[in-house]
Amino acid sequence: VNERDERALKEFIAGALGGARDRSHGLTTGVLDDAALVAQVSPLMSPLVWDLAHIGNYEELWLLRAAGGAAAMRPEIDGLYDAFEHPRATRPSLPLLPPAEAAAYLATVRARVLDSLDAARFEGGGPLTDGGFVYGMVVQHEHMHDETMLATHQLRKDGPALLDPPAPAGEARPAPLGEVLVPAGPFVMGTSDDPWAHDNERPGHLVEVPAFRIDAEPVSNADYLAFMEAGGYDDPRWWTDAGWEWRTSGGKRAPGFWTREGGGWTRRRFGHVEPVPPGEAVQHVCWYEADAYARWAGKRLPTEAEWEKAAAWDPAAQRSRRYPWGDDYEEGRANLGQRAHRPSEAGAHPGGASAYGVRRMLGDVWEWTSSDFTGYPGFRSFPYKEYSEVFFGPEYKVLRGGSWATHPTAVRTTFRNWDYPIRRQIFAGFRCARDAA
Ligand code: AVJ
Ligand code: FE
Repeated sequence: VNERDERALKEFIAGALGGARDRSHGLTTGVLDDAALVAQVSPLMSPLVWDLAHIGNYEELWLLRAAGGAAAMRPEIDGLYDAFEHPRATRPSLPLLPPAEAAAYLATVRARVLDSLDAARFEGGGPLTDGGFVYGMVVQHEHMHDETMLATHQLRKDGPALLDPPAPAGEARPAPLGEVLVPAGPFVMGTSDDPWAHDNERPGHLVEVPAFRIDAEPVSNADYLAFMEAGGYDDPRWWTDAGWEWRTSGGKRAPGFWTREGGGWTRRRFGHVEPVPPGEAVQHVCWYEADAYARWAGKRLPTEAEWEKAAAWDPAAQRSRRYPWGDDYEEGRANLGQRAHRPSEAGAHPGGASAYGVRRMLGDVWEWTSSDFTGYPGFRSFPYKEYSEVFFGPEYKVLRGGSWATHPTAVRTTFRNWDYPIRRQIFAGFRCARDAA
């Protein structure tokens, strides 16, 4: 990095940190009173004030202490905000910093980070700081928790707390495209050189992928309703044993937040009750529902290698793109960054298509894949095992592509998310695939 590039990178980082912080306050201290911030709306989620202080503690830990060599500001609070010491369900009973104290702690940490940014060196200091990696990790971490806090908002039983931005801007909506054929051939999965890539995205490695077809767009509410109306929730043929157990023991008959009303379905979305919009990508479905739908449709979920090849690979250039449309983020090509509080509709964002012509791979909804979360060949945990390595194994399924709630700096074609197959509070949907032969 030459001096000019380094200065530009620091300006980008300062702006990205500021943007993440505005967003965090807009989900917490800016919109809710103290009682709402300390309340727990579901045992699945932390009180919002925990996420808030955890964001600051993570930033202190990695930017001031690990990268900057500073001593702990408040060693007595580290344990409270260690996600592994206290499961989410137990967090309300902890002696958490009250909202005003949490906000003051975040502000103090941030002021010190910005003071030290000027003197930071992004070359020759080791993998933590080279290329600004650890700053990228902290920016992405804050945005991940912002998305988690949006899931908490969605679970609140009270009326709307957030302003509801208009639906994603209307665009030309050509007829549904059906499926796209991705011919057989190797591609480079993951990355060895993306400066903000997490350990689980590394290293880049060649994967041979047989020919397959993949849905050109995510499954819509209308598509999913057809499965429901065909009796999909009543037919064990479509479900795995574990999926059927989930379906019957929980009495599930529709996506999360849907209610049968009169002759149709409504959904609750951030405190608004509204008819289910047929064209939007379906969300709040778990892996078992996605898997059952795919079997009913005569298809299957894509593997994560198929998903990534369809999203990233440019067969003419024989290389992967950071975004489906190219290497640079461009606003308007995907429904990312909480610009709307909902997925977009079928046909939207034609300019976001991948080299193969597959649409809406980034944004709208996280997409369940058939793959278990594991390390790539040559995986090395960095900078800490609890980011991803401790989750490797068959109990977590991989999700790809980010949702409308994911910030553009916190997702790319190589980004991997993971969760339990029963989870529905996340902004997740899916698309289907099948063998080409
Ligand atoms: C990558 C979304 C699974 O939010 O649980 C947050 C990210 N790691 N704090 C999560 C994470 C540490 C993680 N996910
Ligand atoms: Fe975290």
